[in-house]
Amino acid sequence: MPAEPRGLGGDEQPGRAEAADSTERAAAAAEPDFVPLRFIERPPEEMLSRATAFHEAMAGRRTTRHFSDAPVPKRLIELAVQTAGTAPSGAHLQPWTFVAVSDQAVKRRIRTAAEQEEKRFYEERLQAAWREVLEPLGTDHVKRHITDAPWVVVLFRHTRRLRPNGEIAPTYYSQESCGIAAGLFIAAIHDMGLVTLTHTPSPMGFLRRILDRPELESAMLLMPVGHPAENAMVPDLRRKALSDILRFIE
Ligand code: IYR
Repeated sequence: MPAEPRGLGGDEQPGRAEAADSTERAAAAAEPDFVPLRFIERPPEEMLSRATAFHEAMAGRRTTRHFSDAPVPKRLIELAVQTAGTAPSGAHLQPWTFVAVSDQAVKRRIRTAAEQEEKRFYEERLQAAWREVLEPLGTDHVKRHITDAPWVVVLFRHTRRLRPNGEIAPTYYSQESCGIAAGLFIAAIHDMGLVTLTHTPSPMGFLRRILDRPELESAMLLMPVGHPAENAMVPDLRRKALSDILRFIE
């Protein structure tokens, strides 16, 4: 039987009555609009099978540096960004702008600037402690993926914002918010059958200039998106076991 969205004729959530008083007062103070939560209550077996299937799908995700130049429809990029835009964010400010580039000349400019910065990083700034964990991944200053992949998506984090009165104000938890949005973007790209790479040129001020973004935004991640090259390779990595990343307190 298909489950009914909660709040549309379903049972009240336990504990709601007690919470109502203070919730109502807080709501009245800020005068927000509230609507019933649309939520699909699923049977336990379905929850388990969906959770298993999602984990299996995500466990198959890999980051590769080897992209094919096969085209990817713009609609798929739109859908991945729409999915990213469902992320929760501090004060619901949605402090992100995604810039998707397929223009080969612009990708070329980005690659040249990124490689300039990265050359300095690998030759001058990379300290031993960092080098020892980076070397096994086989990265270097050559960033072919930027020009090979049909799309390069750059995530800009809004570090500050314009208030309705014209003043500049902070954003809140924008790193966390954009990190979550990036995660959803990566999951969406994997789920639709494409690959991406989280590239963090450092420093990346050049991206704001090349992509003509305002001062209030700061580039955070550059993600080439496309099909993998036919002979794409990935490092032979193992993920930590569940017992190494999860502690229960029961
Ligand atoms: N930003 C550089 C270096 C780099 C750093 C880490 I930590 C990586 O996991 C991978 C690369 C680059 O993109 O090459």
